[in-house]
Amino acid sequence: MHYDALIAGAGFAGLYQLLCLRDRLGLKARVFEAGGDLGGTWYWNRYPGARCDSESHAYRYFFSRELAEEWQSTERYPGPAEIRAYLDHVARKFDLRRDIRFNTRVTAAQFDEAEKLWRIETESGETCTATWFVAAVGCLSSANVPAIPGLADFRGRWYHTGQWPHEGVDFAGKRVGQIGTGSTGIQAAPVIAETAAHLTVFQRTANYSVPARNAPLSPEFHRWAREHFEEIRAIAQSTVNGHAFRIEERNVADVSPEECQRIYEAAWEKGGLQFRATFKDLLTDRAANATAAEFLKARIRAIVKDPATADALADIDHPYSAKRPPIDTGYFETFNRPNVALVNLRQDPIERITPEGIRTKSKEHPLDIIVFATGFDALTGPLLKMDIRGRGGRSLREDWKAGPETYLGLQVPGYPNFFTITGPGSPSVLTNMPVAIEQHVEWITDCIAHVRRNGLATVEPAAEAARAWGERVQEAAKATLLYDAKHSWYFGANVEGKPQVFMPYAGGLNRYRRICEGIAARGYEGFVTG
Ligand code: N01
Repeated sequence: MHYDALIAGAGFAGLYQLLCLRDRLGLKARVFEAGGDLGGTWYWNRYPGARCDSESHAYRYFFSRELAEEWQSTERYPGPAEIRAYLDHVARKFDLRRDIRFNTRVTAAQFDEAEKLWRIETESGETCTATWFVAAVGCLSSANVPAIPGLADFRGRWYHTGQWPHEGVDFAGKRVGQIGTGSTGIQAAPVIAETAAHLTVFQRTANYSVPARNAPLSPEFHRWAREHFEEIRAIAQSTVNGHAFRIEERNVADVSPEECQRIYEAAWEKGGLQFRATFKDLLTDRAANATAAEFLKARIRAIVKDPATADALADIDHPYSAKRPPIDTGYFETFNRPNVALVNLRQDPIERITPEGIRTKSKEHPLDIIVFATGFDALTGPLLKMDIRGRGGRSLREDWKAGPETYLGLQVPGYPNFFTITGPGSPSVLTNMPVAIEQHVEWITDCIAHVRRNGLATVEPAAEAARAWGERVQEAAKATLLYDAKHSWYFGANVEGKPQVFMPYAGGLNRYRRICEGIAARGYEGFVTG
């Protein structure tokens, strides 16, 4: 079978790309999705407490006002089931399902230079060809289970949060060990603790967290969001991170220490990722950042009653927000429960998993269930799971051995007509994803339209353009405190053997959007067409 466009993935990115290529450009487009239904990350991430950290009125598509009018989220932050229901609504409204094949994982794609098309293979051995190949595989879809010795011998059950069983897991009466205290672990622990007999949280790196303060949304809020749709969209599309709140114009040094505390207290009460928006220099100035860090550490100490546990939780080694900042519902309070314990792996590292549980340097922790909240092989992982081969049979796995090289996170030199939605080198994971996704999908659609309109067959970046963009990505990161947290997954530090390169573009989604628009306006500068 030949398609004009083959899209891998049916999350936010794949759905909108299908709509744009099929309905706006009139292409014969098809989506292959590994999962059994729509949703991407929300199809797989069904762990206890899973909820989006972006607010409902911004975690959505903005391309259709009509769509926005039709959909109301029930809570401030949408949960996986509601997000899947939203995507189902989108798919029905635009009749997308008829062009999506589920349970179909793309495993390989090779560019045929003579025919100028992609030869694509699926897990079941099926093949097809496509002129355009778009990877909409997400940034955080390749689960990372660390290679701790002994896992195969564990007699209990174990789960990774990113591959959670759809039927759920019953923790009642069970001794549970949770490894990982990132955004996921911080959401999961309070919910697991509610029903487990005992929960042990194994913490390697202590983390900041701000209360999410989730709540039902009122009819007044829905009315406000409907009436302010254009304004919300304008903010989301013009801020550095794609959220529907502006970052304050002030620096920490512009206000008195007392005023600074009042601002943090108000942001803490309001809850959510907006805490980052209280001052514009929080991510660029160490002294400014330290004021937020100290405020948040003091909150941990005020909440957690056991002083040793509070010390371990507040012993945070990186600037606030230099790693992706979690938001939570009762995370630190969970450690006041009698059935919850914290193990500080910095002092008492894991030696191995045994048939009975987890053995750390000082003792054995008997467990019935281990929950790996250990994150993902981010950004490059989902792409490199596929064996992608470009001109002359060159392999993406080989080409990216020292780290990803892309132009704008959109294309790779030597891989014509292959696009990555929110790929490495784009703002992607530093943003509210649907807003970054819409920008990419629309840019890709325009680029493909440009190639077709001009009677051309292929488009790919010049190697020099990709090299220069790679340097800009590094410079942008170095201008922020994100570059201080070398152990973050933004660098790939969480996956053994992965090259340590800062992957997302940290210059801001707003600036990035202007760069992409400028490049297109100048006749797709840096791209080579054929
Ligand atoms: O993964 P993470 P995540 N031994 O990599 C620890 C998005 N997200 O799934 O920090 C012991 O952040 C690791 O320790 P360390 C969001 O972008 C969004 O939590 O590497 N511990 C860390 O504590 C987020 O950032 C939402 O030292 C090990 C944890 O496991 C991204 O997904 C919700 C270990 C992994 O944290 C990933 O978050 C949730 C080992 N061998 C997530 N290996 C919403 O918006 C790893 N760890 C809803």
